[in-house]
Formats: sequence, structure tokens, C-alpha cells
Amino acid sequence: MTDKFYPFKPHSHRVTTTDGLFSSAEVGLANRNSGILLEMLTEDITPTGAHYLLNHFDVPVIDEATHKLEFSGEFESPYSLTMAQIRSLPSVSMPVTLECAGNGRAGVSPRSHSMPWHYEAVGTSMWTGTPLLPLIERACPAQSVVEFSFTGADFGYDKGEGHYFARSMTLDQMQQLEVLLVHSMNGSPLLPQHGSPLRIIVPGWYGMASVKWLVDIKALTEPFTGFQQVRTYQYRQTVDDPGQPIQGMRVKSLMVPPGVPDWSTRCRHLQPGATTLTGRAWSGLGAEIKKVEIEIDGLWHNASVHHRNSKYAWTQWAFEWNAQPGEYVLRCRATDSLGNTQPLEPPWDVAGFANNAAQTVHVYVD
Ligand SMILES: Nc1nc2c(c(=O)[nH]1)N[C@H]1C(S)=C(S)[C@@H](COP(=O)(O)O)O[C@H]1N2
Ligand SMILES: [Mo]
Repeated sequence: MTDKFYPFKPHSHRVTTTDGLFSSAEVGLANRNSGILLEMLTEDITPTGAHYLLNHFDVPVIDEATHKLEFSGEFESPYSLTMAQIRSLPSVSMPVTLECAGNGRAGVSPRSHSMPWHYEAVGTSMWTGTPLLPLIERACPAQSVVEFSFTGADFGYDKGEGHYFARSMTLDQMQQLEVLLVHSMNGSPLLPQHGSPLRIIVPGWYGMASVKWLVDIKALTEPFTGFQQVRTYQYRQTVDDPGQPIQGMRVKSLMVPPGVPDWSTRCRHLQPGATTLTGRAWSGLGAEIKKVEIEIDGLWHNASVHHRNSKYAWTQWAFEWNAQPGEYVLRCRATDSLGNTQPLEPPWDVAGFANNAAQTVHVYVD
């Protein structure tokens, strides 16, 4: 549907950047799109029910018995696959950390009207499926093909444009990132909200690339111009800036908030003495975590960094703190193998994307 015939035009524009309290529409989004519980950062694999969720529109309910994946567009041998055929293909399981590009948006000021994440839009699952590239090659893309679009079954409106959620990638990108066609999460079939029965997982990139409820892979002879490719998920300095496409995750770390919370203020209370601060760190494009530092009372200390269990999974870190009575603002920041370190202040982006500023945790040692 084009903008011209869109009947809800007066209600279709997005509120521009805002500050202060969250709007009721933002709270509505937050109630649908839950985040990880930070205490689950102790686990290598996030329990499925605690993995964050980001759904733009409504969850489509798909019957796996009749679902088909189409290879369409400029292929010499287009074909389709049933779920039974997909499940019988060579199987690969890989732990992959996904993070939403909007994670941290609530910390960017003024912020854009969208999902108001604080820190919690991240998680790691054991994804099972089959490598995507051989399936694309089997359909024989025409010589003139430049990229491939991935379309989900979910339809909705943004900025007045009706569209199915869809993204694109080139063959080179898919090859470098070992993109998987996925039907299972942590050993069970995908849940409806995580893309049942079929999605892709794009390791190393922000989550928007990992299209859920996948119905179609199209070979294109021109770059894809779908809404989710060009009208959002771009780093923009101003609203008129065409922007730079968002791809790899920026280096980031999070800590399990130590101690126990106060129910209403969420401030943390801790007993004095030895306590282990721990959390996770990750980066994009398969880069390794080289260093995690913890700030206590204005001094930065090196945490110990454990080994990750896959090129695309987060790393655990830990630091022994002898907590003395007082009030503290703790921070953690990671550095990756490409030399990138988390900033202390949020990087600026019009839509509040990819805010990887160091997390702060306020604690009272009683
Ligand atoms: N079809 C479809 N795929 C989608 C989305 C969506 O709304 N529709 N959201 C994307 C975004 S922005 C993210 S961060 C991840 C979230 O995956 P999860 O909900 O399984 O954690 O899915 C991506 N794939
Ligand atoms: Mo996202």
C-alpha cells in the first residue's frame, strides 16, 4: 500500500524525539517486548522464556504442516521447501548472542519514540538449523543478482508505509557471518513469538537482520529498498540524513546487579564484605572480548575474562570486590579485539540506536 491510499494517515506519523517520562504507547510496546532479566546473565545460554523479544507488529500464527519457504525472484532454479524437508537437512547448532539495535535507547536524550529499552534487549540461545548459503546456491542465482531479501509473515505500518517485515543481505555478508536457517531454539521448536516455525539467525549483527516467520527469500538485481532496510536501522545524525546501515553489534558489557533490590525504587542493597561482581561482554562480527574493566569509586579495575563457547556468543567476566559500607555507582566497560572500547556517554543517533555506553548500577552497602 502506498502512502497516498493509506487511510490512517493522520495517526501514522511518529512522534519525534522526546525527553522525560515514557508515553503510554511506549509503555504498551515495553509490555509486549520483554527484556532479559539481568540476573540471567550468569547463564551461558539464556533460558528461552527469559530471552528478550522484539516484535514490530503482531505475531503471525503459522501452521508448520503447511508452511513453505519459497526461493523466488532472479533464480535460475527457484524452488520451495516444506518444514519436514528443512528439518531433514544437515543440522548445525550454534550459541549466538542477539542484541536489539534499539537496546539502550532509553538512555539517549532526547530519545526517539520507539521501544524504550534500558539494558535488557540481549540474550544467547543455542540455535539449531542448517547453513543457508548452500540452499541459496542450489536455486542458482542469476549473474545479475546483487542481494537477497528475506521476508517475514508479519505485516504492519510504520510512518504510513504498510509492509511485511523484510531485510536483505549480500552473498558475501552471508558467507562471512555463517547465516543459519533456524527451526529450533535451545533444543525445542521455535516459540511463536521467536519466529515459529522458521527464521534466520545472522550471527554478529544486531537482531533486526535475524528475520522471523520467514516465508520468502528473493534474489534481487537491484539493492533492496524495503522499509526495514532503508527507512530505519540506519545511523542518522539528523532526520534528513540518509544514514549508514546498522550491521555489526558494538562492543558492550553488562553486569548482574549485585545484592537485592528495593521493590519500588529498584535501588540495590548489599551486605559488606567479599562479593563477586559478574556479567557478560560481547561484540559484533565475531570480534573477541579482550578486556573488561569495573569502576568502583572512580577507580577502574580489570575483571577476569573467561572463554566464550562460540565465536558469536558472549563471554563471562568476574571481579572480586571487598565491599565497604557506603553508596556506590558501579560501571563496567569492555574492549574488543578490534580495539573498540565502550564509551562512558551514549553515542548520538536520531533513533537512539546502538547505545553501548557503560552500564551504571547504583548500590548501597549497608
Ligand atoms: N519478521 C520479523 N522478524 C524480526 C522482527 C520482526 O518484528 N519481524 N524483529 C527483529 C528485531 S528488531 C530483533 S532485535 C529480533 C529479535 O528476535 P527475538 O524476538 O527472537 O529475540 O528479531 C528480528 N526479526
Ligand atoms: Mo531489534
